[in-house]
Amino acid sequence: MAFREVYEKFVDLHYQPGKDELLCSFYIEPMRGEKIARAAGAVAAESSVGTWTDVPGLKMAHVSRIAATCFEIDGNWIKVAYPADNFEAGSIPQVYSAIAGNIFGMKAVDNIRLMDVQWPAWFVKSFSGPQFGISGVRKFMKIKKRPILACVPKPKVGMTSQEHAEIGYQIWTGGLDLLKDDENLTSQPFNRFDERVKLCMRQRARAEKETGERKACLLNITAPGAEMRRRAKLVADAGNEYVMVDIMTVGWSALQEMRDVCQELHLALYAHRAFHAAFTRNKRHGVSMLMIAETARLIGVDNIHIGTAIGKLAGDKPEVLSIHEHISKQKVTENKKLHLLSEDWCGLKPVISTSSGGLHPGIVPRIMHMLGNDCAIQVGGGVHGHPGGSMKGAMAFRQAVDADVEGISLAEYAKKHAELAQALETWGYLHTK
Ligand code: CAP
Ligand code: MG
Repeated sequence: MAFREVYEKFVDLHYQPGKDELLCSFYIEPMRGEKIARAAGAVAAESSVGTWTDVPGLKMAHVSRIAATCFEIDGNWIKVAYPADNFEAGSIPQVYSAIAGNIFGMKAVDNIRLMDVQWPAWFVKSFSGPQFGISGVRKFMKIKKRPILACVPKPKVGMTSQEHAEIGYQIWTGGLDLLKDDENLTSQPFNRFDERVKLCMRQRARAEKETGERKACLLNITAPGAEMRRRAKLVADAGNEYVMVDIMTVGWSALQEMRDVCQELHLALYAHRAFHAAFTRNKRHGVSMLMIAETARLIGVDNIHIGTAIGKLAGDKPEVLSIHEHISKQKVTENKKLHLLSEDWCGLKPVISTSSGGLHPGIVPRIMHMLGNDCAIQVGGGVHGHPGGSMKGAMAFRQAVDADVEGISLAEYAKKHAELAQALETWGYLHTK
């Protein structure tokens, strides 16, 4: 067979995928002069059993049985079905090597974006999912109705462990729940991890005593594997409930391992997504953030950053809402407009959608209207940039949330809450850029 025809063997628009097959929705732009069907076939071939030319083995029944098939082409959108035996249960690296691997570099496509996957039940069931989810975190933090509130010290790196822990005291007593490390703070010379844990725990005890509320730290254990494990143990021994991991920079395999470590140590796992935008931001190429968030749900993080739609970082409202839906619902229906597939999460707990990046009290209610109360909201600059300092900034953030839960407008609530009034004078209701 001439090599031009090999790929088209992987397209069958009458094919009906079986229930154990994994389905992918891709956006593709064929290279100049290439037909969409051949480009679609190239994607199905290279991500399953094929290569650029015919090889005798493709005719063997047990090989052709697991060949992927492009079964739908709609403009630049295609759907591909992968028979179950393409994949190893319980392994995210392996599934990514197939459906998000070589195909991104193929000359047959100028651009290709993996939008969504429909994970078959057998694959979903090979993962544990989140340990706690929103109800588990509400329980140990003793937070009934409102969103969970986190705050990251700013400047993001440079302050000493002591300064960091003191900010913790301020934001906790100002009314917030979680003190979060920034993504690029791990254990630098000015703020060593072990020292930070010790000092933060001291300040937490003080803040809990004074407020009567539960407080916790999102301690960034990101490091090479063995050191991450050591840091997680240190956090658990210190009595803290949470660890944070930069899930994209450590990689899927390390995250899967840390999920197990967290189970052994009864730690909740907070996922920071720094690095995701390198491949999620371009709408015509790469992997969608939805894919990343769904993968994080399978593995079992308890929180993940999903964007704000109105803050300083890229990510529009339909994207933020669809991620929220896919990581918090048990069953999700197909969204033809956004080319998203249906899903049944087979009982895996929801992940807590965490909205962060350029937020301040004036726009917090908009996040709550978008995501509801079952979410976490994370604010850095919008707390520490408050003219009265971090504690007043934290109070203003909490007041904005309380006002919304009580159904009172911020302007009205600010009449009796000076900290909120000052925040509104400083930042108004403006979207950040
Ligand atoms: C927020 C933040 C978070 C981003 C991450 C920052 O600080 O700490 O890392 O939200 O982005 O450093 O930018 P600010 P995303 O509140 O001061 O913006 O949530 O999109 O993953
Ligand atoms: Mg940050």
